[in-house]
Amino acid sequence: MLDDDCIFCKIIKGDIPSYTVYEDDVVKAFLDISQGTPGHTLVIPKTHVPDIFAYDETLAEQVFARIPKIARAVRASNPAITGMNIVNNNGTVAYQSVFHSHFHLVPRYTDDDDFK
Ligand code: DGP
Repeated sequence: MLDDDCIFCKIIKGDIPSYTVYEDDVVKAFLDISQGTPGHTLVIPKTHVPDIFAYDETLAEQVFARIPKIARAVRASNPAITGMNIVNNNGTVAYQSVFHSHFHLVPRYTDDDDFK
């Protein structure tokens, strides 16, 4: 189920353009508009789930199982990627700004402090 007022649901529907990294029936992965480092990717469920507290077990298993595969694909896209931060913010107090659950895959590069 999608939410007409949610920016990430609009991305899933294609109403807002995005650069897709990976997509299947459960998740969409696309480049973050604000690239923390090159290749910064968001992984979202293709159903409207506001945050980590709202997942049922089935969806959690489906989404979480895909994250390592997408992380490997992002890493494989650039031999200069030597590590990755995976971040999931939940609640305003935790710096969540879009209330459709998402996982940040932030590639790390040797000596990449210049990106910060
Ligand atoms: P967070 O603060 O954890 O809720 O991260 C939300 C991220 O979503 C933030 O890094 C910027 C990204 N974002 C917001 N709007 C858009 C958009 O329209 N397109 C894309 N690609 N990313 C967006």
